Amino acid sequence: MNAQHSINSVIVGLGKTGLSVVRYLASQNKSFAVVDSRQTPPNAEDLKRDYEEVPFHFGDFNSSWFASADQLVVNPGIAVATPEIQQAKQSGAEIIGDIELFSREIGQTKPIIAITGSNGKTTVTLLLDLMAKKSGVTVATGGNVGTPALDLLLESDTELFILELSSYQLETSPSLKTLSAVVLNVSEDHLDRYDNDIEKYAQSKAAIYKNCKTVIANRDDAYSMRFANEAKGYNTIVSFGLDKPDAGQYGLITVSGKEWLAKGSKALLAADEIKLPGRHNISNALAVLALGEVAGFKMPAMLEVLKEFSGTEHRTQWLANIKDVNWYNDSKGTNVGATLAALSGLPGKTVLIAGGQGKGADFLPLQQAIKEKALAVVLMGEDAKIIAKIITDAVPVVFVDSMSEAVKVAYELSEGSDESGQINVLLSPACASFDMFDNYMVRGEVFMNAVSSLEKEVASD
Ligand code: UMA
Ligand code: ADP
Repeated sequence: MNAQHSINSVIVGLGKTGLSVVRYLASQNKSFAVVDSRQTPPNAEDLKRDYEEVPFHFGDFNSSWFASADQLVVNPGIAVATPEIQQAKQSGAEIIGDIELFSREIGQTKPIIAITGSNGKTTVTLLLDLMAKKSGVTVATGGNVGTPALDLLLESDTELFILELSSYQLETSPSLKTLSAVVLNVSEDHLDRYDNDIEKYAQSKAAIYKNCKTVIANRDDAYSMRFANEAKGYNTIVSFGLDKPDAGQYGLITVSGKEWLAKGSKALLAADEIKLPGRHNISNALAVLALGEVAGFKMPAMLEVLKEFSGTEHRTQWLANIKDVNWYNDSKGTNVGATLAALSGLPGKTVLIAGGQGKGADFLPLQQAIKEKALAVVLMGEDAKIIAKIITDAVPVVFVDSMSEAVKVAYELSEGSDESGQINVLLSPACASFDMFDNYMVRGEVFMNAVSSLEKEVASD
């Protein structure tokens, strides 16, 4: 089919996002085509069945369609720096993403809260969603967390949108206007998409503050604070952090020897009442309270959610207590920042299971925490040896070939410990999973199954 003169938009990538863009542009009666460099992209059958008339090209990027398009709507999984996309840009095509279409559609007709950061996005997004519901707000939540933003438009009675946004999505959404937004933190991740330059990666996140009324920033994160201060056009900055807050800011105070979450000097909730484990989740909780307050949620409802929400799978998820050892699944710990937070945030000493594909990351930031908190480290996967290099001699390292072996070895190492205080076994790989598993979820499930078998074995002994 010759689509040269009839196509306004080319949708690049037919993943979840691409399909949502297809639905949206079709509902707007726009002419568009779909291109995916994969031979058989995920939603090819849906497209052929439901949108028979839409031209598509699979197997590579179709340069002639790109050259004649007014607009490329690029999926977040595809780098804008891809030569074919850059060429289309030079030929005059506008390069945008799904969040840009969403932002243009919503404008400022309905409030949007946007969340980004290297770690904690999903946890914060889900907490905020629960708090909205408990406060009686009709909310639509999506973005990087799962439901593509454009699919959220299908519900007409939405009062508030909550969007989890990745750096990829923020690169291509200049019209995003938010009631409130947060950069939770920035640590090394996805550097393959950013010329191995953390500053470039961080800058893509800074875009979230561009058209934001109340900027929420993390006092414990230099990037977050810098970007907040550099942002223009906001009304207020509200900060959060694990130190004592100034008036109007969120932080921690001590009341009768106990740590409390607080706004200014007003104590809100004892830190040990938050169900999610780890110091990083106290930070997440403070961020959520700041965002929720801007959205007008009810404080008692928000605090109730913090007391109830036990988290989502694979994120410092408590699994079991086997012979006085706590087992945690943090398979979503796919970068150094997440593993650092999990290891340093858990009380007591920990046998750490890590390794996989390191994505070229520098593991050195883990060195001190391993020295202070790890009883031993069990390593597996492609980059196990690279991680081992940063571990000092004082901490035993064991290499294993499978998750079941990792669990067995970690059990033996934790059982033999004569430490007093809490003992944990933590799977937090600091790496992607693709060398041994389909994804981090499968890795986490394999771990959970192995822990569950161990629990039964120990119980029957
Ligand atoms: N791909 C190609 N050629 C193409 C299109 C895609 O090779 O023409 C490959 C790329 O390797 C790409 C992968 O397919 O990375 C997935 O791309 P996709 O277009 O199929 O992705 P979607 O299904 O649309 O999912 C995307 C987000 N994926 C990425 O950003 C990589 C999902 O985030 C998001 O939930 C979804 O949109 C809805 O908004 C996932 C993710 O891993 C969970 N995000 C990263 C993260 O959280 O660290 C940023
Ligand atoms: P994201 O959506 O940004 O990937 P998640 O909430 O899914 O964030 O958590 C991903 C990983 O990051 C998990 O291992 C989790 O324990 C860890 N994590 C969550 N919040 C933080 C935080 N504030 N700082 C560092 N690590 C965190």
